[in-house]
Amino acid sequence: MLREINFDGMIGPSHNFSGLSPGNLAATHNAGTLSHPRDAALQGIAKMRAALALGLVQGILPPHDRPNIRWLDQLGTAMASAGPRLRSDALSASAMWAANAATVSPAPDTADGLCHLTVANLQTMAHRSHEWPQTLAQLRIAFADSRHFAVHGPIPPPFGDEGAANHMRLASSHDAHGVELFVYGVGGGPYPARQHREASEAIARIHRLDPRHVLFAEQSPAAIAAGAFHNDVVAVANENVLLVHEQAFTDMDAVCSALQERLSSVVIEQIPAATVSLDDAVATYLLNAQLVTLPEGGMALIVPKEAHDHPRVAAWLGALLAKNGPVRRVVPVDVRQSMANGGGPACLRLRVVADPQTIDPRFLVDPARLDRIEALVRRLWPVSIDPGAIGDPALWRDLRRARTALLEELGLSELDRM
Ligand code: SUG
Repeated sequence: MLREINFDGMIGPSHNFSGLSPGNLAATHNAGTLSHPRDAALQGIAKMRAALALGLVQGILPPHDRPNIRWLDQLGTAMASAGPRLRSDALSASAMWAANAATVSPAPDTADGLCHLTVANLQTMAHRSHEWPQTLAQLRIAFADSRHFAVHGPIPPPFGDEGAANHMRLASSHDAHGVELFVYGVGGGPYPARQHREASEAIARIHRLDPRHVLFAEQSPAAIAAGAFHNDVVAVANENVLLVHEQAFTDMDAVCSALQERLSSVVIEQIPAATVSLDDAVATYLLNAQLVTLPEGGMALIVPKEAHDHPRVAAWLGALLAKNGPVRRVVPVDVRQSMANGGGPACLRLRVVADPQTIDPRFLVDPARLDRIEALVRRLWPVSIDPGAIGDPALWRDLRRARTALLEELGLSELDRM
């Protein structure tokens, strides 16, 4: 049976605040401060437990090998000799934000009936541009069953692709034919536009989507300028429901009517700027929420604690529940460490609609497995990392030891050599 599976990027031991992403206001603001990788990973695990408690299927994508010495080698350097910026780039734990791992088109949408996944090239930011080879290695193992999946390599440069963070799928139910909405940015503002229309168009072709059920929408320059460097900071969709800030797209009316034409059951909740400003939406990551279908019917919105604790945002959430519409529950989660780098609950997960039986079980978790992962994190993840200590070879050794132990625990030691 087709289900939605959320694959969370596990927060790696090298989690730190280096301020590597211009346009990501939280990350820039926290640059140079002390990070807490152990707490960060425990927060991520607690979020996965919350999803399991809701009756959802939960997957995991392990952290990457850091520092990435193969990447530095391609650049003709090594950790000991690289400058501070390249060192931080090589050490980043940014693969935790699995919404940027790939774009996924489930089987009901594609001409060949396969679920297609294209790994994101993430070429706009140096520290993220070297994620894709290890992500691709993981996807090729997790989704190796070619009777059900087609896994594609990255879109070639110069076309920037940041994966599912700029892609939404609307359908009457997960297993029905859906409309896929690709959101791209146009350069010229204060911050880079990370998703290029050309990349989105290429993915729609590669995934063999029916052009009549594909939409391309421009992200509003105001949203990018306000810190919505990915569309998933200002919009979230699940099945027939779209929650979206009214300033998310350049032409909101056109997007709404195109969706209504293609999916008559669509429910669009626009958040007026007068109720929640773009700045408040970005600061609280209200819409960087996971909107999920509950097994008992209805939907839950898994929001960051920051949104739940903000008076105006909480009032909007209360009004949403009071409508007795599809969203029945609001579930706050504490992912503060990831949030401080600009990654909320939705950033931390990649959604795949598929039959869980067709996926390599080493990438799926249950509470007992999370217990074992948690014990390992408590033992091996650093308590804190000062960005000033990133040049310490003892830290590099500890990071690799921690990841190797995790891969062993997951039965995925083959990834240690990739
Ligand atoms: O790409 N932060 C990530 C956050 C990604 C959030 N993902 C989604 N919205 N889907 C980024 O900007 C900060 C790392 C640092 O500065 O150390 C960082 O890469």
